[in-house]
Parts: sequence; structure tokens; C-alpha cells
Amino acid sequence: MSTTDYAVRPVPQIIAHEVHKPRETKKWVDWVTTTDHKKIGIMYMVTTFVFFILGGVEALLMRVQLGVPNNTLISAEHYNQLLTIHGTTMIFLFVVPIMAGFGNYFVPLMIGARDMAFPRLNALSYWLLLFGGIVFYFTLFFRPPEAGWWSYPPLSEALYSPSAGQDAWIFLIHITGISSLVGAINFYATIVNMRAPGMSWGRLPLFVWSILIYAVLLIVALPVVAAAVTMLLTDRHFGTHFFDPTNHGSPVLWQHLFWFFGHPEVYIMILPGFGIISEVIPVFSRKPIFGYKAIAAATSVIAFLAVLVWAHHMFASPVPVVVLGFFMLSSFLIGVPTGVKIFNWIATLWRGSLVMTASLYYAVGFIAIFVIGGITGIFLAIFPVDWQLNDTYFVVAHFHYVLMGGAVFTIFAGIYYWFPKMTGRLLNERAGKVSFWIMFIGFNMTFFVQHALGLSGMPRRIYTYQPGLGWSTYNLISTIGSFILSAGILVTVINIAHSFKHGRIAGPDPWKANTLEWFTTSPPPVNNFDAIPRVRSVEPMRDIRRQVERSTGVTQKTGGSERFARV
Ligand code: HEM
Ligand SMILES: [Cu+2]
Repeated sequence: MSTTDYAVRPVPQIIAHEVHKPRETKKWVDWVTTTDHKKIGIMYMVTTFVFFILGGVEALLMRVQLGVPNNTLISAEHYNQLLTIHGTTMIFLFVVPIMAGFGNYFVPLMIGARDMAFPRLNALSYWLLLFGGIVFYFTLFFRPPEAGWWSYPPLSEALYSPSAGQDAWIFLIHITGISSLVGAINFYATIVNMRAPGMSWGRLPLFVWSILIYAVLLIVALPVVAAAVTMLLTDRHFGTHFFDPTNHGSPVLWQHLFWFFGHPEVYIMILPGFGIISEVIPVFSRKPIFGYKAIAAATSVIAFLAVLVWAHHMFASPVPVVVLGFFMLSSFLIGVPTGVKIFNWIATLWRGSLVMTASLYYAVGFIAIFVIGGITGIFLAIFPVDWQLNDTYFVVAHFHYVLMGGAVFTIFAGIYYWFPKMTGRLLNERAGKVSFWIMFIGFNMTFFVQHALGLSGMPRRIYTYQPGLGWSTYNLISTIGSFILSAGILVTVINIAHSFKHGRIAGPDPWKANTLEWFTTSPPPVNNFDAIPRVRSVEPMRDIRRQVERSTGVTQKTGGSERFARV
């Protein structure tokens, strides 16, 4: 054997060309064929953000229609379609998958891994999501579904919803369901098996805890809705009568199956947001998180209780009163672990040396909004109260407080916090704060008045109303508010587009943060880390900074953080 073999053998031109070919691959081919968790994470985030904008436009159209009484801009039929597409988009194409996007990008980095456990399955998850979303939006060209995001039978049965749009809805639930399920298994395998040396369960970052529980809930809940929509499909096309009351079928069966999935889905949407907040608040309070173990435990308890409360969505359905009592009490119980988290976040902020970044603004704004949504949730869990408020705008106000607060504001906190890691550049802080205030004011204007609308009897899912019912002023305020809210969102969109090229250089650790994603460069290299440090606490980066300070005697100045420390 001679080591010179390769050197002396003449390389034919054609082979030399092929050897170099991979370097010349076009950028888009690189993205389309990638299995890198960071690229997949970015594709998830960009795609879902586009769906967020689409869902927002649908919402604005509905709000314009409802702005004044007897408006004829949008017909009843089109309103129902907008309503269905808006709800479905926001849930299945925006909130759930954008959390998977954050998880994809940051879970491996935060646990000190080089990729997800199954990189190819990871790519599959993303492409399924995109495929499902595109097929669903194709219904715009013929006839979109119009039975609402819960698609209750008999309305969703072939007799009342003959259009293929309803089948496209079923298809969307299946495809995004498979996408999420594959993703969830991947997250679970990654977090269980690929943690850095020393990262015991008690040292797992809270965001990673939240993604773990998100994955478990998806694995528990998705098969049930998959069964339900399959039964709906066979009802519609193959002559079964699962949900058809005229043939001994039971529409209430659908409600049980759907909400057994649907309530956990709410926590699937907001637990990762809680996780983001649990990362952001301690970093910008310059304090360790208060009650790490309590927060991790509360996350698990919420997940457990989340599968025990589904029938609180069915208080007005024919369900025995003792059963209603059980579901009322179990719903109250969820307030306990949720309250634990809120108190822990506030205790972390308490007497912290707060660094007032845009990310922290969104985090604190989230707490304010979510507490309101949580309290109205307790009202609605009292079933005699729900009998009055069910199907009114009070419910619309309640769940937008929960979802806009628990998902949108936390996502924005995450964007301002992690954008520097993903792009190497900081977002503009001042624009971020302006965006926050416009969103915060616009949001409360849009949805706070809807509590009053609900209390004065305005039903949800109506496309117009008569003047003189006392609803007109509130509706006008709500519609104006929705445009202010959108303007606030637009400021961040522009901020992202601008900072991507022109933002200040971030450096590896601009916030002096605590977790391992800040140990590597911004953006991280393909393999994430050249060396992985041994983890000795929940805050490995803090340990590393201390160690460096001790050995050099110099206080660490990293990236742009000094400026923020003074703000
Ligand atoms: C961007 C601001 C938003 C505005 C202005 C808005 C507005 C609306 C409006 C007008 C409705 C119809 C209410 C009715 O007729 O009963 C609605 C329903 C709904 N929205 Fe939003 N929305 C926004 C954001 C979101 C977000 C972020 C989510 C969730 C993740 C969401 C989830 C839903 C759901 C699930 C429904 C119920 C659909 C149904 O009844 O089938 N919305 N929204
Ligand atoms: Cu629920």
C-alpha cells in the first residue's frame, strides 16, 4: 500500500468536475434538499409566518364586514368560509407548526446536540406541512370549507357541506397531523437521547421541557382527531352514519372525539410559548429563574390535566349534569399549575436588574394579556355561566386573549430574543418597542370590547347584525383596533426585513444569556459546536462566563450586551 497512490493517479476531468459539483449547488437546491435542523427550522418559521399573514388578512376582512351594522360587503357564505379558513390556518398552519420551527432550530442547540435524532424525518415533517397548507388554500379557487374550525356534524356532513372544500379540510387535518406526529416523535427521541454530557433532567432548559411536553401531548391527541376526521370522511362518502342523527349516529360523539384532541391542542399551542417566556424573563432580569422545578413540574401537570377537561367545550350539549360538574372542577384545577408559572415569572422579575429589551416587553405584555384570558376562562368553566355566554363574543374575546397572548406575544418575544442567533444580526430595539406598543394597544382595542359584546348578547359566527342592539359602537372600535394591531405586526415584519441585512452585528452572546445555543457562533455552523462543554447547572453559559472571569480576572464583555445593560 502506498500513500502516494491517490496523488499519482491522474484524475480524469469529468470526475474532477463531479467532485466539485456539490459546492456549486444552487442556493435554493441547498434549501430544498437540506436535512439541517436550523435550515428546516427557518423554513418552518418563514412558511408559518406567511400563513399568519394570510390568516390575519382573513381576520381583517371579517372585521371590516362586522365594523358597521347591516354591512353587505361580504356575503353570509363568504363570511363562513373566511371564518373557517382563519381559525384553521391560525391553529394548524401557524401556531402549532411555528412552535415546531422554534423547537427545530433551538432544541438541538440548547441541549448541545449536532442535529435532530432523525434529520430526514425532520425534513419530511416540514414538506408535509407545506403540502397540506397549499392543498388547503387551493380550495379558495373553488369552494372553501364553511363549517368552522370544529366542523361539527351534521353541518360538516355531505348533506349540508357538499363541497370538496370540506374534504380538503379533512385532508389538511390528516396531513398536518402526520407532519406534527413525525415531528413530535423526533423531538422526543432527540431530547431523551442526545443531551450534552451532564445535562440531567433537572438541568434541561425550560424551553426544551416545554417542547418535550408539547411532543407528548401531540402524540396523545393527534390519533384521536385523525380517527374522528376519518369517520367524518366515511360518513361523507362511503355511507357510514357515525355522526348522522337521522340514522342512529351521534353528533355528540364527534364533539367528544374532537375536543379530546381540541383542548390539549390549546396547550400544544401555548406551552412552548410559556417555555420561551421562561427563557426570556430570567435572562433580562439578570436573575436565575425563580422555581425552576416548579415550572417544569407545572408544565407536566398542565399536560396531564389538559386531557381531562375536554367536555368544558360541551357544556351546552346534552351531557349529564354530574359529568358537567366533573369537567368544571377539572378545568378549575388547571388554573393552579398555570398560576404557579405566572407567580414564578413575576417572582423572577421582582427586584431583578431588568434589561428593558423588546423581547422583555413582549414577555411582560404576554403575562398581562394571558392573565385576562385565564380569568375569563375560569368564568367560562363554571357551566351555568357558560350556558349564558356560550356561542357569544365573550368566548371569542376569551380565546383570542389566550391565543394571541399565549402564542403571538410569546412568539414575538422569541423572535426578538433569538433573531440574533439565527441571523447574526440584532433587530432594531426601538422599532421592536414601537411594534409592541402598537400591537398591545391594538390588541386590547380589538378584543377587550368583545367581552362587552358577548355580555350584551352578540352571538359569535354571525356575518352581520341589526343597528339599535347596542353592538355598533363596540364593533366599530374592535374593527379599528384590528387595523392598529396589524400595523404593529407590520412594524416587526419591516424590522425583520431591514435588520436581516442592516442590523447591528450580534456576536455569539449579545444578551449574556444562560443556555448553550449562545455558546456557538451566530448563526451557528452546520455542525453547531466544535466542542461541547460539560453541563453543570441549568445555566451553563453563566457557569462558563464565571469560569472565564475567575481565570482571567476580567469581567466578560460579550457582543452588544453592554449597551443593553445600560438601557
Ligand atoms: C390578528 C388578529 C386577529 C383578529 C383580528 C382575529 C379576528 C377573528 C374574527 C373576526 C373571528 C370570527 C369570530 C366569529 O365570527 O365568531 C375569529 C375567529 C377565530 N380566530 Fe381569530 N383573529 C386574530 C388572530 C387569531 C389568532 C392568532 C388565532 C389563533 C391561534 C385565532 C384563532 C381563531 C379561531 C380558532 C377562531 C374561531 C373560528 C371558528 O369559530 O370556527 N385568531 N378571529
Ligand atoms: Cu378547552
